[in-house]
Amino acid sequence: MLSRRQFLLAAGATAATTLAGRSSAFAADVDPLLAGRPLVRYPEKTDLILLTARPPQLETPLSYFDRAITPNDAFFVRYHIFPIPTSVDLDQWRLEIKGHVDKPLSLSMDDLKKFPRASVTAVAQCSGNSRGRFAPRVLGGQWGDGAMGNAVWTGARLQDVLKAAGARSGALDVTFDGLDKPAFPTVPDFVKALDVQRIMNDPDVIVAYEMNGQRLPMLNGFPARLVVPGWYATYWVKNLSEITVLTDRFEKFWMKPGYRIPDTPCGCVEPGTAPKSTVPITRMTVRSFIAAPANGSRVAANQPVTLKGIAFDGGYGVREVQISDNLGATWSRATLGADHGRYSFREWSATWKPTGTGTTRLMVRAFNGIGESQGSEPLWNPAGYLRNVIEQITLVVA
Ligand SMILES: Nc1nc2c(c(=O)[nH]1)N[C@H]1C(S)=C(S)[C@@H](COP(=O)(O)O)O[C@H]1N2
Ligand SMILES: [Mo]
Repeated sequence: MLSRRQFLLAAGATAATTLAGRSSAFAADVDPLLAGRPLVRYPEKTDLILLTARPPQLETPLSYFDRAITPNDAFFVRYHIFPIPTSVDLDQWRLEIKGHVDKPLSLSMDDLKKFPRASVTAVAQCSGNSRGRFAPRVLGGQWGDGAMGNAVWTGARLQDVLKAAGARSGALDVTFDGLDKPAFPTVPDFVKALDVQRIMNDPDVIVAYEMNGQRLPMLNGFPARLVVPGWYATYWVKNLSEITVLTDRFEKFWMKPGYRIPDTPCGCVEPGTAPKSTVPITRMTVRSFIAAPANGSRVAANQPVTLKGIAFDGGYGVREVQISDNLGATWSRATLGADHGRYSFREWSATWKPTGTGTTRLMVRAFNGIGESQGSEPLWNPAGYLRNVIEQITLVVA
């Protein structure tokens, strides 16, 4: 394991070289939002697009979203506070389960692995993914579209762990805390909460110690992280160390005022206005992307082009993906790839034959299991969450 200093050195050192050598690897030339953002390489990671270094916030280049599973080394990274843990000694690490329980537990990794193994393929997406595209502009990290990824997560079911600790009657919320601790007492520790009933009714909520069949990268939560399929990744607490069962509702900073959406059916308000009341963000909206060819690419007229991308939603599963090359006047159905379950990216492909030359806009939309889709106008809220709109790329037909 790297020391913190080595870790930071490794992180900083490649920024200049990769920027010079590989700037063509991302779409800065056609996506103004990414312009000027260097590619950086952190430990256990490949080149990712830098948003901030302290704390590390790194996004995945769109080219990785031509397939269902996002490789561990290309998976995005988001932390709220700095410093972050850069190594964990498994001999020392324990997962504490405490609070309103009959039998407080202090689990080693071996103990955790004794619970029945459970796997789920699920999308982790930051609530603020694509925030940089909000108009009017909103405060917060100006993410492009790369604060998302999909992996096979394996670990212990959270309900099994809570049963082993014997959550007592009267339990209401359960909180999750990781090893990252703020350097100043004025900065609130990153702690998230879930309703105990939600956990007990959902066997897919897991404490994951594997990601795509390997141990988690440090930056994605080694040695264990919470996985809450269908819900935004703000709940997916990384470098997990403490689970506390409470008899009341937990409403500290990252639950309130943080991570809340307007209490309206769309989670949106009139652009530029403030919501009357808010609720915690939970389930993800329907999204779809064209990853190949890359936005801005040149293609030959009258030659078939294979379009590829992914679509996902908050747990109903993707039923259909459609493409339009005439600004949405007509749509044609894409071919769906393998079904990895209702929480996963669904790969899709389509053959498209450009006619005529010049710039062509291609749009993509998806429908989930209950018929939800995206509209042509983006929904707006002041935190820049829940981006849900028909996405598009432009290709130059020559
Ligand atoms: N310990 C810890 N866990 C955390 C966070 C954090 O700041 N600290 N951020 C959350 C948020 S908002 C997101 S989007 C995801 C990002 O997960 P990733 O870095 O593995 O992509 O981690 C979540 N878990
Ligand atoms: Mo996030």
